[in-house]
Amino acid sequence: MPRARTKSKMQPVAASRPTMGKRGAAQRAAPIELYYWPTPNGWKISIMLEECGLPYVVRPVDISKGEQFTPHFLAISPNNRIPAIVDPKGPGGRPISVFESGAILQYLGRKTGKFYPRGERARVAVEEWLFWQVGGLGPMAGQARHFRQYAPETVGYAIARYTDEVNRLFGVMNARLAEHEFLAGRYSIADMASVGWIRLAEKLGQDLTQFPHLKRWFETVRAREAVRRAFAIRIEAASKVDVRDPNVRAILFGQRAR
Ligand SMILES: N[C@@H](CCC(=O)N[C@@H](CS)C(=O)NCC(=O)O)C(=O)O
Repeated sequence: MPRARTKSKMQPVAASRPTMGKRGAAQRAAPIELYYWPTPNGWKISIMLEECGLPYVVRPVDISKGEQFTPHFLAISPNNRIPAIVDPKGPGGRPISVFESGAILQYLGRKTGKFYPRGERARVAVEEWLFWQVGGLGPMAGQARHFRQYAPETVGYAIARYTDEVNRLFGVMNARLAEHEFLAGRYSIADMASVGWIRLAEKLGQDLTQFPHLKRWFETVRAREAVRRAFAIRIEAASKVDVRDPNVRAILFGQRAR
């Protein structure tokens, strides 16, 4: 199980222990850097890296302390959001950075040829469900969580609107998964993108027992060894964050153009 240390800002704190193939030594020399915080968007990429057996180091970005605004991180992720990666062995053997979880999943899928099929029909199915997640489930669940847990006042209309929308989206997934084992048929980056939000179902005001096919899928995906390893990465500082702390709230909420 990967175990993180939090020594200093943006230092590597954890590395996966992937199964090394013949090229293991060369890969070990140049791990992918994962700019990460343990959130549903961060989990997507740790899952994919674990699934692919790619060596990586976790560089925590403490978003509760504002590390997402450091010039170093903004050069990699101009949207001041995790996750982001730097692949020292990008196209042409030169380093490349990638931000936005969907773009990272696609990049890693193309790089490895895993979980992102090449055939056009299968690829379209993966992309439909990947974009459904990044454009729908993720943002709606994020708003639901904000108004249910973090808003300074209880805004009934906002809670109902986003909780209902997440409920609708869970229903869409449930219907899809009644007909297909995984979102795009076979296990893919689309499943990796969604699983972290389903993990938070209760916090989003959802009861998984009302979505039996989604529940079956969730239990299958979270039981995968790679997914378990990704969810097991501990960032000590993250477990101590108190979202009621005014300093944390000032950083995370009410952000405007800088
Ligand atoms: N569209 C982005 C969303 C990423 C995102 O919202 N990341 C959150 C953590 S889950 C973050 O970095 N928040 C920092 C902040 O709010 O300042 C993606 O899919 O990568």
